[in-house]
Parts: sequence; C-alpha cells; structure tokens
Amino acid sequence: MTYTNQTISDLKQTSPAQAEFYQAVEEVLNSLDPILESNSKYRQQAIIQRIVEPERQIMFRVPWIDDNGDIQVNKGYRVEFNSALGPYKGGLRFHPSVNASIIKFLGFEQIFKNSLTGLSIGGGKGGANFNPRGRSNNEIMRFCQSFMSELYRHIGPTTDVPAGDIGVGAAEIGYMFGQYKRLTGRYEGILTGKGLLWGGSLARKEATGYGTVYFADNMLKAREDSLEGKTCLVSGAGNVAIYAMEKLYQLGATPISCSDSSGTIYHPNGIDLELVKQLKEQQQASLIAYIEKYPNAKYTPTSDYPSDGHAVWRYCADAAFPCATQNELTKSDAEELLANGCHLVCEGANMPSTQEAADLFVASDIAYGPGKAANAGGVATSQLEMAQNASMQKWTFEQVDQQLQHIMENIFVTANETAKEFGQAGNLVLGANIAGFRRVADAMIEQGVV
Ligand code: NDP
Ligand code: 2IT
Repeated sequence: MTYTNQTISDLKQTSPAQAEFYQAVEEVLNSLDPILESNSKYRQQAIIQRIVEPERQIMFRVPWIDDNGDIQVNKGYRVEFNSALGPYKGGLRFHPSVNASIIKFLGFEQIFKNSLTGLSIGGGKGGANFNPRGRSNNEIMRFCQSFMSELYRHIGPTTDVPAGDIGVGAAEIGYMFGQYKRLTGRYEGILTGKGLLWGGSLARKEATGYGTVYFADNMLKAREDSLEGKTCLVSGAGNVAIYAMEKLYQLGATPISCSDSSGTIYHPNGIDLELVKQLKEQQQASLIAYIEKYPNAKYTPTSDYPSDGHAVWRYCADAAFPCATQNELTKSDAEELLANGCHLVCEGANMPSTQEAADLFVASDIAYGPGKAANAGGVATSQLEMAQNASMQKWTFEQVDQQLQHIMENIFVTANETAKEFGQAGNLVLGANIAGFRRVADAMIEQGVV
C-alpha cells in the first residue's frame, strides 16, 4: 500500500465520514512523493502522520434566541491545525453545510497556503452550521455574540486570529469583535477583516479577489501573454468573486458570468459589477434580479442543471475563475471548459475543482493556479492587518496593495520554481504543495516532537 493510501485508510478509521478532508489530504500527499523520496527525514520524523492531525479541535454549542423568541442551537467549530509557522490563522465559515469534515479540509489547506505566503502564520479554520440567509440583523448579531461567548477563550493576537469566509463578512466580524471586547475588556487584533474605523486594513476586503487575478496575471506573463482582452467566466457573487471581477476589468479583461446558490448569470457584454455589488453587498438579494435590468442576459436556475455539472462552466471563454465553493467544478465541467478553448483556470475559492477536474487541468497544457496558491492574497493581507495592529500603524491602500502584488508574485515564483526543481515544470499543484509542505515540515522538525 502506498503511504497516501495508508494515510487515507488510517484517517477513515480514526476520523470517519470526512470526505472533503480526505480529498484535501489526498491531493496534497499525491504531490509529495518526490520530496519524501529525495529526503528521508520527513518519514523518519513522522511528519505526514503529524501534519494530518490537528493540534487541537474545538467543538461547541451555540445557543441563541430567534426573533420569535424560540431557542435555536447550532454547532460551532475551531480547528487549530498547525502552529509551526505562527499563530493559527484562517477564516470562519457560517453556512448550513458546515461540519467537521469541511472545517478540517479548509484548515488543512490553510496550513500550506499560509506557508506559501512566506509570512509567520500557522493554519486554522472555524465556523458554524448557521444559515444567515433570511435571518434578521438582530438574529445575526445574537448568533455572533453567542458564538464568540465560547470562542473568545481560545483566541488571541499571538495564539489564534480568525477572519471571514463564506457567510462571514464585515458585519459579522464587527459583532464578534464587540463581544470579544466586552468579555475580555481588551481592544486587540484578535480578528482580521475588521471595519476601517476600528483596526481594519485598507484593501483587505479586495485582497482575495485582487490577489487571485494578480496570480493569473503572473501565470500569463510567464507564458508571454496577458489578461488584456480576455473573456472570463467567474462563479460566485460574494466577496471573492466581486473583487476578482473588479480587478479583471481594471486589467482589461471582461467577466461574462457570475453565480450564486440559486443560479447563474451569463452576460456576454460584460457583467454589470455595480449592479452585482448593489444586489449582493447592499440588498443580500438573489442574482435573478439582474435580468430585470438586463433582459438579454441569460439566467439559468441551479435546479435546471444536472448534478454532475454547472451552468457557469458551459460557456466559451478564455479563462475561468471559480470563486464560490468546494467541488463546484466537476470532471464534466472541466472537459467542457477545455473543449471550449479555455486556457487558464485560477481558483479564488478553496478546492473548487474536484480531484478528477484538477487532474484534467494538470494533464492539459493550460495555466492552472490551485486555490492554496491563487487565493492566498486574502490571508496574506490579513497578516498585513495584524502587522498594522501590532505596530499601531495604518497603511494606505496603495501600500497594502503593493505588498499584496509582491506576495502574489512571490507565491507564483516559488510554486513555479519548485515544480521545475522536482522535474514537473508548469505543474503548480505539485509546486505549491511541495513548497508549502517543505517550509512547515522543516519548522516542525526544528521545533522537535511537539
Ligand atoms: P461569500 O459568502 O462572500 O460568497 C460566497 C458566494 O458563493 C456566494 O455568491 C454564494 O451564493 C456562493 N455559494 C456559497 N456556497 C455555495 C454553494 N454550496 N453552492 C453554490 N453557491 C454557493 O464568501 P467568499 O466570497 O468570502 O468565499 C468564496 C470562496 O472563497 C470560498 O471557497 C472561501 O473559502 C474562499 N476564500 C475566501 C477568502 C476570503 O478572504 N473571503 C480567502 C480565500 C478563499 P449565495 O449568495 O446564494 O449565498
Ligand atoms: O480561506 C482563506 O484563506 C480565508 N478565508 C481567509 C483567512 C484569513 O485569515 O484571512
């Protein structure tokens, strides 16, 4: 049995029913053969067995009272996965699908992503199976306060610093920050993605989407190409998708699709980004409202599509930017994209491509930027927010954006050079996984068996 199969088989015994977590582990381990073979210390030090096991997993009850006066109970999570490189860092997701498997897959990815940034941040992730959709502002506030009433004892500016993810934006971060401050009496940088009036960093909101597009730009530059004039399919219509579309327009490309959980908009003239911002950032409305203003744009409800495919990937375009959620791009979607001439896929979301879809992209000669490299701009800018908080400084938008561009270029160069070093030029999945792994694993070894 290969060590990958052995590890997955062991995890299935000790952590049953965690499909997304096994998928993320398998993808990383499949890349590590060359480095494990060329360097025996990683096996001697049992790095694989250690790295797949979180340092600590916190699961807790989140009771709260809804607007009808009824008691609701959700499950809360914080998985503190690896602190070899710094305090645990990673977002909080509020979505009804959240469970231990999803939080562990995200936390595991976060270890390697944070390592790739070159910054001093460990990996963690958390969240709750709370569905903010349809909840009043007061309900969301009460939920966030209850969530923080347990989480506060586990976090701190040098121990664990959560941020946003799906369903957690500036409003939720604000309510959680307020509750932490009330419980502890301390005004400190225990969350990132904070409001600009109270410790947030300029450009953090934009950072993940912008960073993903900077990564794509780097991939294309290395091929003596650019984003100028390219048509782009984007999925999602949340924080990452919106700011990916904004940067695409700034670099001369045209996003022609976006999507949400209920459907997909295809607008070959170019997505009206101001309208999407209005619908999603201000009104929390469905994208179906987009066609009231643009009757010529096409709207496909999610329910109209077969379960093995997604409408958003079925249009002709030069490039694709999955920015919604995990496993939103399947093998049949990947086949369709490749058949339609798409020559760049750059992942703003975490693990948006299924393993089979990712394998197809790697085997083709397109530019393929895996999420843990391409979407690292968000967490990297969170670290810039921590640096500003710790030094009591406030940097300009341009200062932060410059650093973000530099970090994304570095991540591309690191993944690209590492792929070459291990004889697989162009394979950024392998390059990102090995480079991310090597830095964490070496730090773990130097810190002893802890
Ligand atoms: P948001 O909550 O702002 O937006 C998520 C978007 O994806 C929404 O349009 C939502 O639709 C759609 N979506 C979410 N879940 C599903 C689902 N199960 N099926 C279909 N559509 C879905 O989240 P973000 O933009 O912050 O996150 C998007 C992705 O990017 C996630 O994978 C996240 O982990 C990743 N990411 C986020 C970072 C950040 O800084 N925020 C950093 C790095 C990665 P609807 O509007 O209908 O809910
Ligand atoms: O997946 C991610 O990298 C995030 N949701 C951002 C984490 C962070 O700490 O900014």
